[in-house]
Amino acid sequence: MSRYHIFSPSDAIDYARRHGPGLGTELSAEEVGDGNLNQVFRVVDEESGRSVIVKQALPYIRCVGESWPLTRERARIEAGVLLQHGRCCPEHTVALLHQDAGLSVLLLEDLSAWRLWRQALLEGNAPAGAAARLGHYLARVLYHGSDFGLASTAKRAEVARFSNPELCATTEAVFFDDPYRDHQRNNIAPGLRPLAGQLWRDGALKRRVAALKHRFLCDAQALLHGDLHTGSVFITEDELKVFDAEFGFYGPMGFDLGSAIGNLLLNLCGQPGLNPGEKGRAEQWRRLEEVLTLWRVFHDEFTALATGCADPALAEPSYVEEFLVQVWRDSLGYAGTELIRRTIGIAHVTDLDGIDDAGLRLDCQQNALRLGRELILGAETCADGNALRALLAAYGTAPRADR
Ligand code: SR1
Ligand code: MG
Repeated sequence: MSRYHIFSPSDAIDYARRHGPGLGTELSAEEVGDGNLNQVFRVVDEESGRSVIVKQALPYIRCVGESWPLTRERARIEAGVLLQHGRCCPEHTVALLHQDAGLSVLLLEDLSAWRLWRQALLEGNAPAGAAARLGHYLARVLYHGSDFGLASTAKRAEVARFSNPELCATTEAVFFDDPYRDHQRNNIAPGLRPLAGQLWRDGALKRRVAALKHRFLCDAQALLHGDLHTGSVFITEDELKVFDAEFGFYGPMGFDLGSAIGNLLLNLCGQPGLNPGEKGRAEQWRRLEEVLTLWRVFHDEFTALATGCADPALAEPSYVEEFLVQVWRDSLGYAGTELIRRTIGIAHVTDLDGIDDAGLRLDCQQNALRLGRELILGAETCADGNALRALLAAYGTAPRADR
């Protein structure tokens, strides 16, 4: 008989007491989850102040309800991805302390004293080093989880182990399908309907989105995090850790890079509404520099790692560079899909929806849609950081190049 039951706070306490390292008897639990899928408890030892996170997969998508059922398989996937990424890059991966497959529960290190990167970006005080740290994380986990870092037999086994059909199907629907048609899952502000309608009729755009979806469906390049937005990253002034890896699967590297870049650009698009005037323009410059830093660190560290590649063909330096050119293009395309789906799809972000003034909010949302479209259409010809800078400036979504 299944041991699975949906945890109450006292179940979370019992579980943490049995498996949490160094926890005493006086424990309290509060539900802290604000994500879309699971329930999350923070369990605190009132005496020592030690704390842990108890995360449980529910048999449905939490933000939708029981009408969108989901198996609890994602807890196994998340545990596997965290262990694998933790081996490649422990300094930037949240620590998994224990897991129970029957209960679909993970026990995780508690980073709630840290800040979400998204929150720091919204507050305008994100540490300058965060983008470089995420670039380092991506270089290590994507290299070591790919054919560059693994023997092909081992890599093929990993592709099978991390098949994640349900959550991939969720991403396929909410990233690549719904935002390009009038679907009931979409969340579209009335003022955005005309522009959304233009996207739905834009054949050239839909052809590029189809190509990005197709690559997502069949290009098993590396073990991805799968949902690497700025709310999946905890930071301090000089540290960064990635969490929430349940969407992990073998897919195109540009999807993770593009999700992160897309979220930095969503914040950039929101700045005129979040911080009208000079402060917002300065923040926009920071976002642009963060995008370029993230890519540069990823590119340079991946290239350095590839000098140790054991595959005699893939080790060819000119091929590594050719491959990374395609990853850059993919990243821009996926960043564009992230901008669009976070503006008119099911799951929005505070960087846009949190803008108080309705007129400014609509302007920023329209800019995010236009920039998303431009990135998707321009990805194949946007050769480098300078070209991206020019593209952003041309679209009025970024600071002018005259600074
Ligand atoms: C219906 S799931 C919507 C989104 O929540 C998760 O955080 C992922 O970003 C997913 O796309
Ligand atoms: Mg998530």
